Amino acid sequence: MDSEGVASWRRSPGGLVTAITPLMRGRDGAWVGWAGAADEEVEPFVEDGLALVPVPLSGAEIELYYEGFSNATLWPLYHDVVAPPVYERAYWDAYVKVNRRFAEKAAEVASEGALVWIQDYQLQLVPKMLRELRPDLRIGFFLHIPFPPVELFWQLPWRTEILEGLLGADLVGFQVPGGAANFVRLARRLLDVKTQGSQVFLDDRTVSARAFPISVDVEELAEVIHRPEVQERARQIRADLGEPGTILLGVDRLDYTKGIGQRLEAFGELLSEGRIKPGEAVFVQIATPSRERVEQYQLLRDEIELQVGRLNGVYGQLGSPVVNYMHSSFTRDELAALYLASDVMVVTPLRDGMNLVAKEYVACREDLGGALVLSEFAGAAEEMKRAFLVNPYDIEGMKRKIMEAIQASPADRRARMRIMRRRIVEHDVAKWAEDFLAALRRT
Ligand code: GDG
Repeated sequence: MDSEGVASWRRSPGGLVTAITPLMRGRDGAWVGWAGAADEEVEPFVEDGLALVPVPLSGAEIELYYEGFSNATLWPLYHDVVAPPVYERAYWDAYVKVNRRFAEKAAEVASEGALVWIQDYQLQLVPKMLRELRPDLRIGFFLHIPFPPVELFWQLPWRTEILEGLLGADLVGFQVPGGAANFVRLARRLLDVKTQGSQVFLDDRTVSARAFPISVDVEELAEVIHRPEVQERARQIRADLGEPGTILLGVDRLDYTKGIGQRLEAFGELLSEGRIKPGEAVFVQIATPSRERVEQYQLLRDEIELQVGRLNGVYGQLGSPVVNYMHSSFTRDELAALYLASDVMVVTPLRDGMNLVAKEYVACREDLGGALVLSEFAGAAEEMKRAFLVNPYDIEGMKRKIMEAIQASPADRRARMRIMRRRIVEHDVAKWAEDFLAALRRT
């Protein structure tokens, strides 16, 4: 909505929209989703060849369904309970209600025998609800976050409903094979159904559970980094930081799963032990604001900002802090310039479905420069074994790996980057979407 009250639409940034839009345009698809503001009733419309079908959410539903069940219950539970999940019956009731609304909308707009692809943990009941309304459809579901081990999932008071919701799909996709295996095992344990490999056998049909690791739009990123102003911006960033020997970079939503505190702790200890000298290395941490009304996120922000303030108070000098911390969002161009400017990219989640930042970094480093420090607990680690892999719970180990990454020879960095790039270039986000849809068609 602009200052004159005229509504307009902005395409949200990110790989998912980029990957799926061309596939959908080509096949007369419709995109059913929340319009992005509370209490907004918008009629379906066509934008750039794609039919958009908005589903409204009230202010109370945003609180109970989105901030509540999605982000205070499911998000921490699915990420190894790194924060305590909140089990609240009012959250659940809102989740059921909103999932039903999405299912009804999809049932209304899908043509006979259409493929329907449901995205992510906010909509896990939709597959079953939609199948009941429209048995003619072929239904796929993709989970962008980890699927937890049975022992953790078991905590969920509504575990049976969620599992049955997902089993309404013909194909359930996960980021890594471990997630698919957890799901199949859960089906066996909770519902006592027969399974074999990636198949779950229900009375009347079979559900497949398989890994489809998501990726980034390599071509789009190449276009960005080839632009002279982006390259100039990268040089400018290095100059603005005082041409330090090493720039370390973190880019994350400010989220407790991302291990931001752990990486700052490791960096602080390296400074205190004199293994890194202030002035020689600078840490740039972008923390994009996220879920700011959820209490755990407010607590985390205070913790991180205390940590940054302490490090700069102790090791910073006039005009040159050791940590450049920014709690704001940036354009894609600015992020790409930061990737190009940095020497060591530090990605240390405690648990992460995939982690696209790690893949974007590798996609952007056509120059084969830069080193990637990557958590073993990110899905991306399964495809990028040549990163400097770390266990973010092991601060000593992380310190060692960060030093190895800083000190790695250019030849070593190039060799690692070349192998990682090959994987990402061959498995980009378009391939991810095509693979999933091809598998769904085969079900
Ligand atoms: C979930 C799963 C999975 C970040 N700050 C800005 C910005 N970003 C972009 C990054 C990247 C994306 O947001 C973040 O993606 P991640 O994968 O790193 O993490 P989640 O947000 O937690 O994503 C994750 C993903 O879904 C996809 O399946 O990989 O495991 O948790 O693209 O570049 N983009 C812009 N400004 C910012 O300030 N423009």
